[in-house]
Amino acid sequence: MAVQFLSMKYYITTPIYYVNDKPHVGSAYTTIAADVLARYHKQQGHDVHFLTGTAEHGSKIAGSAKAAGQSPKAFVDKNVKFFKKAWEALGISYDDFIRTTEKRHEDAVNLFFDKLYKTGKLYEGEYEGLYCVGHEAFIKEEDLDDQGNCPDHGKPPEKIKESNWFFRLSDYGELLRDKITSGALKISPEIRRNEVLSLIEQGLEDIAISRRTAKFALPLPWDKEQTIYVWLDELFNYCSAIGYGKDKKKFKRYWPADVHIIGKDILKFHCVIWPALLDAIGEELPKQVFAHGHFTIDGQKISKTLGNVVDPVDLVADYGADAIRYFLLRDIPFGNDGDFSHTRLKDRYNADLANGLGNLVSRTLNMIQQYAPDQDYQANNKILPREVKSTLKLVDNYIEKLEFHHALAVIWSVVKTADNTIEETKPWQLMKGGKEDRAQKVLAELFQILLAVNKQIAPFLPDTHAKLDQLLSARPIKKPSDPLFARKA
Ligand code: ME8
Repeated sequence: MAVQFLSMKYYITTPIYYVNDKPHVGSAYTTIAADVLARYHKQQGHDVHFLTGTAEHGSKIAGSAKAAGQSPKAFVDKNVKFFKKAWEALGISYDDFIRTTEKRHEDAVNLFFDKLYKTGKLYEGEYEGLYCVGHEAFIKEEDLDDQGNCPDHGKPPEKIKESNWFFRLSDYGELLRDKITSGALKISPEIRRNEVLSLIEQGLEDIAISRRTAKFALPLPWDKEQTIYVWLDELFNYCSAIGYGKDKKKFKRYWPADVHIIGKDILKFHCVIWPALLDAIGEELPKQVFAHGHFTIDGQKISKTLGNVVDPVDLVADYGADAIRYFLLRDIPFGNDGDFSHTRLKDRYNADLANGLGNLVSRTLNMIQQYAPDQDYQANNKILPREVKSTLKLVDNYIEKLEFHHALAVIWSVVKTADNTIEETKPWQLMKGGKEDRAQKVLAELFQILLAVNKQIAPFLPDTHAKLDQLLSARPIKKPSDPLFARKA
C-alpha cells in the first residue's frame, strides 16, 4: 500500500484591509512580508496556505460608499479590484483571498456567533463611549488630541449610548497571560509581547460585540435589532476562509494559524480579543502573532489630507515589483517603526540592485561568455567558497525569525564578496598573463556564488530570481541582453 506523507503545514495570514480606499504602501508592506514568508516555506516544501483579503462591512465602508454616491456593495465590489490589482503587480502569491461580504464568510460568522451565544460568556448591557469610525473601535477620552479628535484620523469620535451585547473578556486575563508566558501564543517582537502583557496586567474590560446603529453589518443571529461588531466579523476571516463549519478536513489541516502578520495598530484585537474568543468557542489559539512597526512617508504621517499617500502600483510602474519588495524589507527593520523615503528608495535601488546584484550578474556572465564558454557549470557545492556557504546559512535563520532586513543584508554581503573577488583577482588580467586556469577557477567560483545567491533571493525577488535562473541555466552562457536593473538618474 502506498504511504502518503503529508508535508508540514504552514498557515499564514495578513490583516484583511478596509476597502474604503485603494491599498497604500503600508498595506503593501505587510502583504509583501507575508508573501516572502509564504514563498520561503513553499521553497522548503511545506504545505503553505497564505491568506489575505478585504474587510467590507461596517460604518466606515458605508460612510465612504455614501460619500462616493454608491451603494456599499457596488462600492466594495469596485474597490476590491484595486487590492487584487496591487497584489498582482507586487507578485503576491496568496492562496486565498477572502472578502467579508462573501457567503462563505457570512455563513461561518453566523455559526461562530451561535457558538459564542451558547458559551454563557455574553450578556446584555448599556454602553456609553466615544466611537471612532476610522478605527471601527471605541476610543478613550485621554487618547484624543487637544482638539478632541482621534489622533490617527483627525476627526472627532461619535458619542454613543446604546444597549449592546457584551463578551466577558475580563474572565480571560489569567488564561492569556499563561498562554503568552508559556510561549503557546508567541507574540513578536518582544516589545509587543510586553505591551500585551502589560495590558493584561492593567485588567481587561468586557467588550461590546454588537452595535445597534452600525450600517452595512451582519445582523446578530439571535437579536436582529443588533448588528455584529465589525471587528469580530473581520477577525473570524482567519477561520471562515479555511472552511470553518463547512470543510472539516481543511479546517483541521490548517487551523491553528502558524502566524498572523499584522501592524502594531491592531495588536490588542489579535493578541487579546481574538485568542479569548477562540478559547471561548473551544478552538485552538494561533501559534504566533507578529506585529510590525508603522512607517511615515518622507518623515510625515501617511494621510490623505497631506496628499502623501503612496500607491504601490505607481511604485511598481517606476521601479518594478522586486525593487519595491527589496526596499521595503531591507530599509525598515521588520518590527520597528521606520520611514519610507523616496530618496532612499532611489539610492538603494541604484546601489544595491543596479550597481550591486545587477552589475555583478552582467560582469560575471560577460567574462564567462568571453573567457570560459566551455566550463561545466553544474551546481557544485565544492566550488562554492566555504565562507560564502557559512554566511548564506544565516539567511534561513533570519527569515524564520522574520528578520528580513538581516536576511537581505547577509545575501548582499555575499554580492559584495563576489564583487571584491572580481576586483582583487582581475580575471581579464589573469587571462592576458597566461594564468587561464586560475581565471577559469575564479569564474567557476563566481558562477556558483550567483547560483547560491539566486536561491536565497527567490522569496524576496521572485521576478529577478526567474530571470537569473534562465540566464544561469542557458548554455552556452551569455551576458544578459538588458540589465536586470536599469540605473535611475
Ligand atoms: O485595520 N505602516 O484594516 P486596515 C505600516 N480591517 N503598515 C501599515 C501602515 C503604516 N503606516 N498603515 C497601515 C484594519 N498599515 C482591519 C484589519 S484583520 C482581522 C482586520 C498596515 O486597512 C498594517 O498591517 O486599516 C495595519 O495593521 C493594517 O495596514 C491596517 O489595515
